[in-house]
This record gives sequence, structure tokens and C-alpha cells, in this order.
Amino acid sequence: MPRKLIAAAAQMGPISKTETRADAVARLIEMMREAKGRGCELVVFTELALTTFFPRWMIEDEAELDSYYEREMPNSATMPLFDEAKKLGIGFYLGYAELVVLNGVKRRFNTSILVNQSGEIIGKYRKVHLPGHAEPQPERAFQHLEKRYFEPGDLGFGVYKGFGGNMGMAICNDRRWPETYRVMGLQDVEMVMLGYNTPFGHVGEQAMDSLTLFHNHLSMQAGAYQNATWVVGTAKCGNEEGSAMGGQSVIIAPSGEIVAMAVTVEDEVITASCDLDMGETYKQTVFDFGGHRRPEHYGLIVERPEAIPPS
Ligand code: CDV
Repeated sequence: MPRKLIAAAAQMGPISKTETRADAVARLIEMMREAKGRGCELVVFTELALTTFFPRWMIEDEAELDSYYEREMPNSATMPLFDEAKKLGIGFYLGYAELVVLNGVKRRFNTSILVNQSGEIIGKYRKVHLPGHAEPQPERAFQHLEKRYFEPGDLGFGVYKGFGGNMGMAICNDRRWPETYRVMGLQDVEMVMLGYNTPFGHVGEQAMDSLTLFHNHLSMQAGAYQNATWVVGTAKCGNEEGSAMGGQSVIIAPSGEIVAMAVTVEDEVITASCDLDMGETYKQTVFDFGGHRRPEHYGLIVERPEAIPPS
């Protein structure tokens, strides 16, 4: 009996600065209902799905900055999403900015949670790879101040039992790093869920920037194939406050093939029936980690500077 999980990526078009949490949650609920109508048990929302992508601005007023973060989850604004999920019997991945106060010190994370079909949080992840910079760069039309507004996640890349399989999470820039998938691959992950906000022209080098959408898929397809896992990648996209962001949300099979892809840069639900056993063929052959991986021979990660001969 194959383990089939019908999953959705609920891509979001832009969220303007003036949109409230209630506005964003209403959009998420509408897509959740659509996903349920198509038989889905899981819907993957995007990174920072409740607000505009605020790291594009230098925000000096602390109260204003704080207004973009959630201090608890669920809270009064997101409770309707949890309630609807429970009512429909559908789980979800949700990205948001998290503010925790520990011993009087504010700590800020770019976070995602995994919620089961009963509306319970069964997994939490805090983004490890934070792109951009900590200080504003005057020459840029838009800042990317994730290094200023978040600290690197302290929860590691966990894998959670749920939805009949082994579920993992990542957030946006994490998808470009092979270790993101490999750490979860070593825990036998069967589906990696991730949301992203990827502005065009981020690097400022035309040759690289023109490949933004190619690199988006390249990294997720490679991660899926090399770790024999499904990947659901969900964009926030379109023109958000003048910043154009890439879409092309995807559901990728353990073969590395894209099985569903969004075609707009707006709110759009894509779905696929994912056989969670599909990766097994790869795990028993080409990617039999136990049989073929040789970490003890990789050498480079062993720090032995005295063993390197002087040049
Ligand atoms: N939100 C992100 O992490 N965005 C980065 C951009 C800035 C390169 C990304 O990797 O898509």
C-alpha cells in the first residue's frame, strides 16, 4: 500500500505594507480551503507569510520593527487559520517572524512551524542561513537586512513524524545549501517544506541575477534528488512595494523532477499526490547512504592545519 500524501504549495502574491494580519490570514484560509477541495492533507505556505517582506527596509523605530513579529503562536490574528485547519482536517507549514523575550532580552528569528490536521504544532524550525547584510547599503534600491533583524536559528534541521511520513522544514536561502537537505536526509526525511521570498536583482551582477529562477529550481531539484526526498517550495512573489520577486513555486519528486509548478505571480494553489515511498528506490540504489557514502574519507572537514605542507 503506497503512502500517498496529497500536498499543496499555496503561493502568495505580494502583501502590501498596509495589509493587516487579518487580510493575510484571510488569503491563507481561502487557499487552504481550495487545497482541501482538491483532496490535500497538507498545505505549505510561504516564508514570512503574515506580513510584507520587511527586511527590505531599514527600520529604526523599535516599536515599528516589533510590529512585524509574532510573540506567540497561535495568537488572536492567526487563530482563525488554526481553527479552519482543524475544521477541515488539513495540516500546514507557516513561515513568520518570531520574537521571544528571554531574561529581558529580545531574540528574533525567521521561523516556520508544522501544524497537524488537528491544529497542533508538531514541529518548529528557525532559519539558519540568513542572507543579506546587517548594515544598510545606500547604493541598493532595496535593502536585505535579514542579518540585522534575525539571528541564526538555534533548533537545527529537525525531522518530524507526521502526515504518514518524515517531514522536514527549511526557509528560503537554506534551499541553496546542500547541507540543509543532507542533515535532514541523514534523518531519513521524506518531504522537505520551505517557503521563500526571492527578489530579482539581489546580487547586482546581471549575469547571475538573470538566472534567479533557474537557480531557484536547480537548488531544490538537486536537494530532492541527492537526498531522495520530496520538496515543496512555496514563493511569495510578484511586485511587493516596488520589489519584484520570483514565483514558480514547485512540488519536486525524489527523482528531482518537477511535478507541479505555479504559473502566476499571485495567490495560486498547486497540488500533487506524493508517494512517500518513492524515495526508497533511490535510497536502496544510487543513494544508499550506508553503502556508498564515505564521510571518513572526505578529509576536508577534518581540521588538521599542521598536515598541510607549506607552499
Ligand atoms: N529570503 C531570502 O532568504 N532570500 C534570498 C535572496 C535574498 C537571495 C534567497 O536565497 O532567495
